Amino acid sequence: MSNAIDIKVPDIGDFSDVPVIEIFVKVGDTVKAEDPLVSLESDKATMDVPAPVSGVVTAIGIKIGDKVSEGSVILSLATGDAPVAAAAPSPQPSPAGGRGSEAAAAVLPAGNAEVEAGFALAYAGPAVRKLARELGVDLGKLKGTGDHGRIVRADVEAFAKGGGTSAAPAASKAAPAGGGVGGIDLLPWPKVDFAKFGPTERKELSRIKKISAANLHRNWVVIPHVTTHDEADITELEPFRVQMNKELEKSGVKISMLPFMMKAAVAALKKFPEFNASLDGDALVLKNYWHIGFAADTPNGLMVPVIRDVDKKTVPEIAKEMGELAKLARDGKLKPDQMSGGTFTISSLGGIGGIYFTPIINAPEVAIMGVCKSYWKQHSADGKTWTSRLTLPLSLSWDHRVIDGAAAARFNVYFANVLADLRRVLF
Ligand code: CAO
Repeated sequence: MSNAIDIKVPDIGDFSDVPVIEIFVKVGDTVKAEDPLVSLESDKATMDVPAPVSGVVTAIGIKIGDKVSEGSVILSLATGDAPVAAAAPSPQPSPAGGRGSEAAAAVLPAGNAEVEAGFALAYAGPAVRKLARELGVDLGKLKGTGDHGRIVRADVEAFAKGGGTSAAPAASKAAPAGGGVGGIDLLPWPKVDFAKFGPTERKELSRIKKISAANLHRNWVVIPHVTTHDEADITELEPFRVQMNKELEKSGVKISMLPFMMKAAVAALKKFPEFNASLDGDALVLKNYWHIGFAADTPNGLMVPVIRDVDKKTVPEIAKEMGELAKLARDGKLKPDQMSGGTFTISSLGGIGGIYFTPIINAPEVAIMGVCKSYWKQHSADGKTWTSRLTLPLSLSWDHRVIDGAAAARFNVYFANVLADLRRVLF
């Protein structure tokens, strides 16, 4: 006997009013249990809602663009079996916008690094990723025809059939924006049998490394980077930091220079708002929140946890949160939302060494501050009398599409002045 059941949106966490971005079935289609029915997209993730049981679609209650929440009826399914619970199984998430994350790592296919990087960056839902894997299609080579460039089933199917309509060059081969100059025609990567020259061993890159490699590569190729170096006089700040650590000894919180730099960054970002922004086509989105990411070195590779609302937190609060996030990063337990939403990043090698470096901007941010180890430097204001000053080397990389050299120099000078005398944040 045939039963008609309503298929509803299952528990999708904290999300509500999530737009339907793709409907995979039509009335009359036969679906198997676990087949994807629709794709929903929040600002954090794309989720496919799978069929809870096999059946025939008898009615569809939603259309693309409709907003749904847990319990919204998606469609009706005629099943040949006894009635079943109408709730669908757990939705299958993937990261929105194809940005690198643990969630992205979970859906990577086994394969070479380039293909895996393509999957990690692709803007596509889980069902489309699965289909691409089944058909052996490299998602990194497709240009989506869905909203905002999302890759839909039809793109994958057309590509697999050899239509080639979706083929897009990988980022490294992309033609320069503006055209006219032609694509970058690079020599193939050198293929060398290293074993001919001596013993070797092969070590696969970690998932995190593959994802961050793809992100770094895109950012390096797409963003016209310039790095401006400067230095901050932290002769006064360092003893204050040491003193505060003594006073806070019992609390268990240890404050390095980094939380102070986070505060200085917020002060500078408030003074120069175009650094706390993202490019969106021809417009700049200026953000009125100050979430600062920090590069963390982990056994699996580089991760960038984000501390939210740094402007509202004290230095010890920032230090405590930073310690917790750095530990989660090292243990491989950072959640995607603990790595998202950043407006500016600080990459500190101060605990290790170096003087200057050229950090790569963490897109879609427009600038990143690199910091190295402080050192004592002879300084003279007049060329006659000399004093030793504790000097912190700063390397600000900025997106030249958004920021000019003069603004970058002013940002650095202000950032350095705030570190030299924190009273400046009051002005
Ligand atoms: N100058 C001098 N000493 C510094 C310093 C600086 N700029 N910054 C930190 N230090 C000192 C600290 O005070 C600490 O000293 P003690 O051991 O005597 O207390 C020591 O160096 C170690 O600091 P830390 O690195 O543990 O702490 P942090 O807050 O500075 O940094 C974290 C935390 C998570 C950012 C850091 O551990 C890390 O992972 N850094 C690497 C980031 C990275 O890889 N960047 C490159 C990205 S591009 O590939």
